[in-house]
Amino acid sequence: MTVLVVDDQSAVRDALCEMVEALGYHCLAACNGEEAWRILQTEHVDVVLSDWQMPRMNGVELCQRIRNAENGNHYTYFILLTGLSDKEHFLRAMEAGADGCYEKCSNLNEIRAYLGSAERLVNLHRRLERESQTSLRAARTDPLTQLGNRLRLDEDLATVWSRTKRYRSTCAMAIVDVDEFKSYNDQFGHLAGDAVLQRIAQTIRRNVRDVDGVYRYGGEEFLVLLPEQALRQAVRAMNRVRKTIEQLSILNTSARRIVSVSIGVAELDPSVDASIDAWLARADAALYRAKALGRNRVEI
Ligand code: GH3
Ligand code: MG
Ligand code: MG
Ligand code: MG
Repeated sequence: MTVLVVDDQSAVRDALCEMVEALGYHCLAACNGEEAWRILQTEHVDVVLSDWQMPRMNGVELCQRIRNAENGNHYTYFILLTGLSDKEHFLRAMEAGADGCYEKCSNLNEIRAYLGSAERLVNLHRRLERESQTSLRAARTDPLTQLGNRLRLDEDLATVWSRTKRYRSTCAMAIVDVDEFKSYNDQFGHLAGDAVLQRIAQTIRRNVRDVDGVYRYGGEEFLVLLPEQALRQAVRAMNRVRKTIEQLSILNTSARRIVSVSIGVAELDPSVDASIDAWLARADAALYRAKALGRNRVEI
């Protein structure tokens, strides 16, 4: 836990810093609110231990400033240590967003108690933050293949769409559909089918660039976003994917064939595509052509 000590009197500041460090916390120091605010812009601070009366920016102003700038991602626990310890000042401090307002002291046990209470909240906040990150990720991940799911795809499509238009760059999309997969399931069962989908997902992921997004689009359909790729490059990449899947040589005896995929590719063209759905529809139409032309092929 990092504690920022703010006081205009260097003797007080040094004594506080010594105690904070003796208690095992990492300590930063500032001589007024303005300097503290500057430090907060670049350093990760969990707790501010601040004097009230200081030149340039006082402790209550600093506290208000921190609270106004908070965005929900990080909470700064704020303790005021002050000579102004009557009830009226205490209320003003709490209204400004302080978590504690105590009389100035140089007693290690008191500082231990104040920082201990701060630490409980900091730890709780960290745990909530970690858990919410984990569940945000889980909500966007397909459990079978560990690829991004529809929710993740919708978010990334919106990002790619606005970025591509703003920077007049390019982006290609590919929809990958497993050929005659119903008959594979019918013969070998759904669990065996799931294992094939996992292998295909892994093969796609390994044969495109790290910056490309791979998603489970539907049951046995995958979608690949290839930023900065023009149509021809994307077709080349997807042919590599198609061939590698063919080389897995997974037998689909009831269909008398090896498991393969058909792929439709479309490059985003802001002058043609009025919406994301229009772009998706062009990739889907290309996929339909790949199916109609005999499957196990890439079409545009
Ligand atoms: P086509 O070559 O025209 O794509 O033929 P197809 O049989 O693959 O296409 P169709 O859309 O008729 O059927 C898709 C099949 O994919 C239906 C279902 O058996 C299978 N499928 C869809 N989702 C899953 C899944 O999550 N697990 C498994 N094992 N099979 C799935
Ligand atoms: Mg002072
Ligand atoms: Mg399908
Ligand atoms: Mg299919």
